[in-house]
Amino acid sequence: ERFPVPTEALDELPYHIKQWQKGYESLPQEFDYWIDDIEGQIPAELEGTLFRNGPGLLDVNGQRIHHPFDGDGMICRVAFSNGRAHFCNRFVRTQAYVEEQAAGKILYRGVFGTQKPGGWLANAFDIKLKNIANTNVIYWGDKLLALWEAAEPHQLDPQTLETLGKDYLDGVLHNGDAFAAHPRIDGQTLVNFAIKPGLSTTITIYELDSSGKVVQRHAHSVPGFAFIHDFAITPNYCLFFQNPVSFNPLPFVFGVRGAGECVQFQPDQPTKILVIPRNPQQGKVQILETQSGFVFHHANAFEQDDKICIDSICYESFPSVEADSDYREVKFEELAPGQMWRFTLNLNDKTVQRKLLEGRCCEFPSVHPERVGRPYRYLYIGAAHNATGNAPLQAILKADLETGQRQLWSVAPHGFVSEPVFVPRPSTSGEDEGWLLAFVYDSTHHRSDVVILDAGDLNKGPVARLHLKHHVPYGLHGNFTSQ
Ligand code: 3ON
Ligand code: FE
Repeated sequence: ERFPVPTEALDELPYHIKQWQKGYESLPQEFDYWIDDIEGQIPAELEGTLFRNGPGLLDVNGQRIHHPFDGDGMICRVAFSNGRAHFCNRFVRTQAYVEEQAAGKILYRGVFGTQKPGGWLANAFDIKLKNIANTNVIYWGDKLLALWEAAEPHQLDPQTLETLGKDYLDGVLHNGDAFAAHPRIDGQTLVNFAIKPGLSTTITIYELDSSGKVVQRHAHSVPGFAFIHDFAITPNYCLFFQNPVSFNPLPFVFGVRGAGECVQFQPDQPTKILVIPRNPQQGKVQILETQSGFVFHHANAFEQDDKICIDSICYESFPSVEADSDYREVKFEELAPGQMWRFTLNLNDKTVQRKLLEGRCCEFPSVHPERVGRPYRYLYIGAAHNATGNAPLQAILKADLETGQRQLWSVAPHGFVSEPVFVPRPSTSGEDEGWLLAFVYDSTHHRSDVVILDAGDLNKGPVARLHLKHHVPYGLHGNFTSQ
């Protein structure tokens, strides 16, 4: 199907906000069961485990948190073996989760505006960060790690999902050090970074071998404050977007706003693209500039001739969190959608060209793991049902970047999707030979499905739809491991 036209009139929304909102109900219970309610068939060759992270609680004993990014991390595990699937979810027992659950109330301020009860006086001068371990989870070097970008990882038991404690990468990290939530895997190597923002920002790059040992570590300082959530890699470079934002910590320090609410977008400033060689012997940071915009996520990057291409989901502005607003009342239509752009960097003359790859509102990109950092053809991404406008993610889009063809599998009007994770079919090499695994919130039944799509052809509809016994709140990121 070529550039499908929207199936509904543009003035008629493909979702009901009340139904969307129900996906942000807390899931305080922890489950452990075989999934028996299945439509279709789980492919026999699909063997391995999907781990996912995201906010499981949107309130603490009835006290609402201000933003989903402040929600306590909850891990979901879906283990596939012999054509069956087992589900398990558990909260990461961070120190703050344990204390707040015992107290039955909010004891910590969140980065995105959650305050302790009692007004600004109760919050002023409390500048601790609550490490909520809610953004990503990855199995690497025999460890299962829950990640949150502003603090240390938490290690979990992959069998029981029991929290084993903070992980310091065998002493490489120190107390309070950050380790980002967006590692990239290049063959047998995991590459990740840490941001220490300030008047100037320090970016530390870590490379871990397959046993989890840190084999490369180098730090770089760049001028100005930086809020960097994700990065991209190629065989030779790490690439960061330093979005044009400023940071005024005073409202945070004086107890009226969360730190993340003190980030202000600067539409008149350019975005800086930081290019850092993976081998520290190959030189220092190079800084290129492009138009203003805000990027959370990158889909992929690759080197081509003497250029570097980086594909990123770009917003016109930082979707800033308002102190007095309710995130569930968001007016989607009034915000600019995230769209996929290709930035082509020329390191010789330090110029950047950009081109729109996909205008449909989209988020949560995924590519074949062997194509990470390399030229690639297929991009899989959560997308809006309609081709234009900003809206919740209700579809999974497959984009063929070579021919321009698109396939869209939509669950509108009652369904809402999360990040699709691409899993290659064992012993195949085709870039779209495999499956897409995604959690889909079904608002009619107030439950979530784990959906398995054939990445080769989304138009076939799901290969299997695994009905869970409950809903799973909209999540963030996860990874599949064939172990
Ligand atoms: O004070 C500074 C500013 C700041 C914002 C420094 C800092 C390091 C403490 C900081 C913290 C940043 C953090 C903790 C960011 C966490 C982000 C997070 C948990 C999630 C980001 C998600 C991004 C997207 C695009 C999610 C999209 C979701 C949907 C489309 C809906 O389902
Ligand atoms: Fe992310």
